[in-house]
Amino acid sequence: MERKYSDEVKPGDKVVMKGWVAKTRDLGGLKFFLLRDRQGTIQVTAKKGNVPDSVFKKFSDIMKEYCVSVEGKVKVAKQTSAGVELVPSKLEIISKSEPELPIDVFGKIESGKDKRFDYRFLDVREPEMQAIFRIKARTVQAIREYFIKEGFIEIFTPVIQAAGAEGGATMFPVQYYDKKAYLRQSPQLYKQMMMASGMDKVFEIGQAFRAEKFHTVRHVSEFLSVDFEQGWIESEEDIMRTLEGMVHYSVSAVARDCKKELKMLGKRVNVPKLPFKRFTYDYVLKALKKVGVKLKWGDDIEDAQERKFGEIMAKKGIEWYFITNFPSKIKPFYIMLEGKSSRGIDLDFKGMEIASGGQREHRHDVLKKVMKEKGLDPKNFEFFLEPFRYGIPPHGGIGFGAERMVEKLLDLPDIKEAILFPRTPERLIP
Ligand code: AMO
Repeated sequence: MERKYSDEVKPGDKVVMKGWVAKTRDLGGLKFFLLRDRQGTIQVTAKKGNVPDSVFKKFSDIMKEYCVSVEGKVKVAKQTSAGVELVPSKLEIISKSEPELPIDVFGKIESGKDKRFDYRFLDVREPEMQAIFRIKARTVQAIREYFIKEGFIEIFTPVIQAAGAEGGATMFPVQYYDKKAYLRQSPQLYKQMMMASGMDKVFEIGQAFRAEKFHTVRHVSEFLSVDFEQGWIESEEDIMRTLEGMVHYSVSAVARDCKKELKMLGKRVNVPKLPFKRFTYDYVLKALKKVGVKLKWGDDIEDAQERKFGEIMAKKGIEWYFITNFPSKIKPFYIMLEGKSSRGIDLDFKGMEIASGGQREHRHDVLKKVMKEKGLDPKNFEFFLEPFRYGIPPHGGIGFGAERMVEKLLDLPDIKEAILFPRTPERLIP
């Protein structure tokens, strides 16, 4: 017999249903339990004389969080929230649970974050927690769909690398045979090298690693990075168009396809209007000054200042916006610099940086010069510099933090809530 989920059954169906026991109730001649599967719950009801004796007896053995398989007939049950119940003809205990759960998943006692992450497999039994990860899955899936639709080719570049592009302080070293290697901070160097390959437009979705010592609600040691790189561009404007299209497409997909999950979480997502507003770095500085936040020209915009600018934007009803023309001195060597200012851009959402990138420097001599000016030894990046000697078009791209997007989209209190098994300086297990 075919297995059915709780949201698929209708009165009259003969089905097998499998799941966890959410609640039990014993009224003597009438016994119930609530069966929970990934789609919801259904009441399983046994009345003495109406079900086989062996099944009725087995009801007394059933305890919370046991895994069970029930074969039976679906009947109308007006008194239940689903409007149907399952009357069993067969009942099998598949796997038992110890009576005391280490965290009170469905009860009233709220467990601390750390304890929940220690027992994530139990934590995710709660439908609201599953809703977050279904929304995350849909977000990433939609991003992939968007790039494919736009003619981007998916690439898979090495996670074990000899050099990092985002600064030595946040690199995780690994022993690579008799050499020292690092976990990638970003696919930066590889996606750029692909621009010399003729593949034109590429994207990659994969884990990136940062040895970030600080404890914030937006930093983790391992995150899901969405990267794209696009050749033959006129300016960073082309990159912003691709990126805002990607955001619009994925937020629309979540709003359309995750209604049940959003309702469960009590959230509404706003599909942003295109194009997104573009604000120069200078504009941001002036706006912050007006509310008493002073920044020197050339300073990076830190978390607190980003949030403050987000509040100014929120008052205007703006959630997503670009910040452009960042000072050259705070941008990495691969961004195209134009004197004091650069072609680097950030994308912010509700006061948090979600993506960063821009137009790249594709002129070999200039790139080498900038590297030296920024204190890097071009010798350590020879493999990266080679493609710039044999024909490479103007190009650009971004790195986009998928979990930061989910965090902000669902107003989660911490990025870690959007990661099944978060990695932080303290968390390596599970
Ligand atoms: P950047 O270092 O700004 O740029 O990272 C890009 C985006 O990745 C996310 N992110 C993080 N998310 C969670 N925890 C972290 N520790 C973390 N670090 C970064 C953020 C951020 O905006 N190579 C460039 C991108 C490019 O130019 O294409 C880069 O990695 O959302």
